[in-house]
Amino acid sequence: MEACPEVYTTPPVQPKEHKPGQLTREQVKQFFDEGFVLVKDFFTPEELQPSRDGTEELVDALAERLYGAGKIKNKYRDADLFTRLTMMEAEFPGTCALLLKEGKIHKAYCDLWVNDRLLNVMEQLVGPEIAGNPLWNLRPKVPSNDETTVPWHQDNCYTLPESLGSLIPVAWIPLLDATTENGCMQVVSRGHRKGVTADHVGVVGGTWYVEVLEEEMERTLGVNIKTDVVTCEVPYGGVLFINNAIPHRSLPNKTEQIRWSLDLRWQDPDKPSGFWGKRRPVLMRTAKDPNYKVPQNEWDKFFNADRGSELEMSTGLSGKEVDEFDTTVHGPWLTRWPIVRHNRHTRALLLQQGNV
Ligand SMILES: O=C(O)CCC(=O)C(=O)O
Repeated sequence: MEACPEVYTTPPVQPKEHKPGQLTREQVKQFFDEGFVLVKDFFTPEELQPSRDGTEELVDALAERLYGAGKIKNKYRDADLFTRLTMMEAEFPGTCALLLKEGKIHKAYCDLWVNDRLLNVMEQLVGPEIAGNPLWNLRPKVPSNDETTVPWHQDNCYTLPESLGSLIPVAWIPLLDATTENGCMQVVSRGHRKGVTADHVGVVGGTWYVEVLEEEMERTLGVNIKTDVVTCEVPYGGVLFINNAIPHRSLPNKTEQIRWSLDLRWQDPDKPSGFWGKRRPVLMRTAKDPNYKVPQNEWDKFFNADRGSELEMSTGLSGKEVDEFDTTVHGPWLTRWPIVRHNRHTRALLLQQGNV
């Protein structure tokens, strides 16, 4: 696809009405000029508590499943949200991958996704018609685990090439203070301005992630790694807004606590979502109906999602028996970029494709 700098650097017509949560004019300008904006006090702790509680429920359900299947001998019920999954991961390596792979959304995350103040910001970034982009993640970054450290990438590298033509803002929302020590995000300021996706290669360490090398970013995106990298520490209650063309990564977690975060995305419903699976963008706000609410059957598609099989269907691997405790993660992004280093995730993909 041709370069689309204007998609990422041109704000839509700004709403005339003043609404709660809206970014200031300078913040909107920063989002389009530099590719990111950090709002340190967007939510109150009470507003994020349901997402913490919901995450505890998801971890509890996974503990029950693993215990029931004899994969773990202890449910670690006394441990809190910031330590329990680490213990489960130690006993059954790949537990974090299972949680990510399940892709089961909690109602609390849906409520956050349609939070009025977040949608007011999205109106400033994508315009009055707003849909939720089907790609979202709950990320448990357990301490000292390289599977949860995400290398430099542009989000467009994980989607169909056509998503380059759509602005897909991301709200990255930590469920505790995200710091340099526990693995906050870094962005390469202005790396979005050319509106291109640089070449990525896979995979990094023990992950299923592809990366864009620093030399490639400097060559193709015109950035200077020495001066343009910004470390974004986000306090609990804060939100980091980025776009789908800006290079970013997360740092390793060197603390004892799990760094939980959610990444939620939105877009203009008439633009391509770039999502490889079957799910379509979900309309969340429309100027045609000020009282519009997402119908329950739309949410049900997310509640019933099984991301593992969705990904396999999109790589043409459907119909194979799926092991619900298979901790390998692979998907169509691994077929888009050259794989220069293999590990158990890529080998599992090759095996399924009959290439070994
Ligand atoms: O949360 C992280 O560690 C990485 C998040 C990320 O890369 C993303 O949201 O695209």
